[in-house]
Amino acid sequence: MNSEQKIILHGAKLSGHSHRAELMLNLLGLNYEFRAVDLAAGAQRQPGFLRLNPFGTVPVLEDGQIVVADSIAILVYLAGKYDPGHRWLPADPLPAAQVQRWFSVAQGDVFNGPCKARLAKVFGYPFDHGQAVAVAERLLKILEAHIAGSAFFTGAAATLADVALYSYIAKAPEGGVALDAFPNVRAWLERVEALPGFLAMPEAG
Ligand SMILES: N[C@@H](CCC(=O)N[C@@H](CS)C(=O)NCC(=O)O)C(=O)O
Repeated sequence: MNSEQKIILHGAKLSGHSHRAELMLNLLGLNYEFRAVDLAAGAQRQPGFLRLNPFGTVPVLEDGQIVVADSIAILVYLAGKYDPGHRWLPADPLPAAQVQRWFSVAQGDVFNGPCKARLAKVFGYPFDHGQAVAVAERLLKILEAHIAGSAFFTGAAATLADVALYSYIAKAPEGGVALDAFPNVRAWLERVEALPGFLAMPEAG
C-alpha cells in the first residue's frame, strides 16, 4: 500500500455501525487512521462531512481517492479489495446470498431492535423503547435457534454476516435487552471475540 492509498475511517467509537467497519479493518489486519466524528456536536451535518456522505451518517471509509459510505458497503468493499481468497464474502451464489440475507437482518431488525433500544436508552433518541425491545427479543429468538446449528451465521467459518451482526447484539444489554436467555447467541459472541484481530467496542457511558 503506498501513501496515496492511506485508509481513513470516519466514525464514532460508540456507534455499532462504525464498529462493524473498524472491526473488519482489524480482522483484515489493515493499517488505518480513525477520525472521530463528533455526532453530539453535529459534525456529521457539516458541509465537509456531507460531501463524503450526504446522508450525514458514520461510518465513511476513504481508501486513497475512493470514498465508501454505509457500514455494509464498507464491509463489502474491504472484503472485495483486501480478501482475495473470499474468506469473508464467498463468491459462490448460495453462500453469497446467505451472507446477504444477514446483511438485510443487520440493517432491518438489528437496527429496529437492539440498535434503537440502545439509542433510546443510552443516547435519548426519540424512539419507542418498548417497541424496540420487542423487536430485539423476537430477533434474538430467531438468532438463538439459527446459531444452534453452526459456529457462525453462515457455517463453520466467520464471514461478513457475523461482522455485520456482532456489534449491536453484543451491546444489546446497554439498551435494556438482556442476553441471559440466549446462551447460543452468547457463545457465538465469544467465538467472534476469539477471532484473530478482534477489536472490542467500548462501553457506553
Ligand atoms: N445505513 C447506515 C446507518 C449508519 C447510522 O445510522 N449511523 C449513525 C450512528 S450509529 C449516525 O451516524 N447518526 C447520525 C445522527 O444521529 O445524526 C450504515 O449502515 O452505515
